[in-house]
Amino acid sequence: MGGAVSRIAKRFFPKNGVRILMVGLDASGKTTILYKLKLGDIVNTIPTIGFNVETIEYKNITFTIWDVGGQDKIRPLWRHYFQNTQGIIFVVDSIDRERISEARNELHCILSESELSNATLLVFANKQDLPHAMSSSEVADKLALHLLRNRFWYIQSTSATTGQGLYEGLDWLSDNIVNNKA
Ligand SMILES: Nc1nc2c(ncn2[C@@H]2O[C@H](COP(=O)(O)OP(=O)(O)O)[C@@H](O)[C@H]2O)c(=O)[nH]1
Ligand SMILES: [Mg+2]
Repeated sequence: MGGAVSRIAKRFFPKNGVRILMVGLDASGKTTILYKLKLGDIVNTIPTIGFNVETIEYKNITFTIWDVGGQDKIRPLWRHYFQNTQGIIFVVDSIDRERISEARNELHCILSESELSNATLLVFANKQDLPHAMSSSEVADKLALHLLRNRFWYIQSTSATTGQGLYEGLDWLSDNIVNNKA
């Protein structure tokens, strides 16, 4: 394991580094993905305001992860983590039909942040191992990805528990990240 992630790491000189933001509604599978990738220890930060951020430093890559949804008050705090972000991984629970529209709203809200205007978007249509999961094309449709303009994006079917699709997605990301600092 680790091939695609190492490849991303190799693309960037250590002094440049790459910051990848992984977000999605709670229970979409973000923490499970991080552990499955076995990149190292997850550092959990729970500042007094109750904003729970997970980070992993792997070689010269920083993964920063948090839950989105129903948190309008703390939203301004997120910006602190947006600077220099070159890749966004948006994780979706493909069996959660009830909250897919909430996921869509959160995604489009995040993408409207000016600091993220050049960030490449990878969507993980996660939990594909479960019966009745929405297909990646249905997830893409429900997230209205076709409405995005001036954005590199890709959707990958994944199962965080089996690991299916995770490296394929990261491979795409490593090929399509815009290295602004090169
Ligand atoms: N079957 C299945 N369960 C998953 C998958 N990804 C995550 N889960 C489960 O979904 C729950 C929430 O996962 P977690 O990683 O904590 O979500 P987070 O809130 O986004 O960090 C846990 O019980 C995971 O074991 C998946 O791909 N397939
Ligand atoms: Mg989590």
